[in-house]
Amino acid sequence: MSDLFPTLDPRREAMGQGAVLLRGKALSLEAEILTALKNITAQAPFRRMTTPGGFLMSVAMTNCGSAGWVTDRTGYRYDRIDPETGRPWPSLPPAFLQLAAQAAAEAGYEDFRPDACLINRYEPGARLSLHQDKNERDYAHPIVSVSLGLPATFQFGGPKRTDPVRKFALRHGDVAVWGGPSRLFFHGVPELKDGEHETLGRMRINLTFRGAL
Ligand code: MD6
Ligand code: FE
Repeated sequence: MSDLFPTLDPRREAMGQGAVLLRGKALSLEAEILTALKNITAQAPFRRMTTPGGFLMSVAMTNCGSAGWVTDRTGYRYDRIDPETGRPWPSLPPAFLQLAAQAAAEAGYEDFRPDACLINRYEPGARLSLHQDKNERDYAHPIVSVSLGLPATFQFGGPKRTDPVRKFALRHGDVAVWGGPSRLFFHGVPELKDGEHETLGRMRINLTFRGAL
């Protein structure tokens, strides 16, 4: 879709060059997404992973797709096998693929077919410090990021860790699409505030779709 009159569409917010926030975009697929999520986490449970520096992450993670993002003392990588179960990750459900492709197209990235989806679970107090997403092979693919449950603040910086950050509220159903010139910008999520979401309770779930392989 063209973006001639961005201020006239409150559902669409520019975050930066190549980065757009589609407010409420996931809501029409909410039921399918939550059902698929239960299925995935029954097969590949959430777990807190250890960074190469030896820190236990406060965000619990799992994955679906041909490959999953993992971290341990040896480093960050994509792995076709879930190290916890020894099995391949659950496949990407149709509702996930549909949402990711539609959101990417709406943001100007046609034909996005993700092969990996990292699923993050934040409980109150959990945070993700400023980082770049740079373990993917081809930065030409955008990232599609879906927020569910409790609201969070998203910090969106620049190409250097020390660049100033802008802050965006991410709420249940919001989808951020991010690529092109800002694909490698630093970003993070400060401590999740406590609260109770009507469908997800005391947590926030974030799905990030990537072309990883
Ligand atoms: C989160 N998201 O929203 C963490 N990365 O919980 C990310 O780290 C992220 O939302 C790249 C692109 C979009 C994202
Ligand atoms: Fe990220």
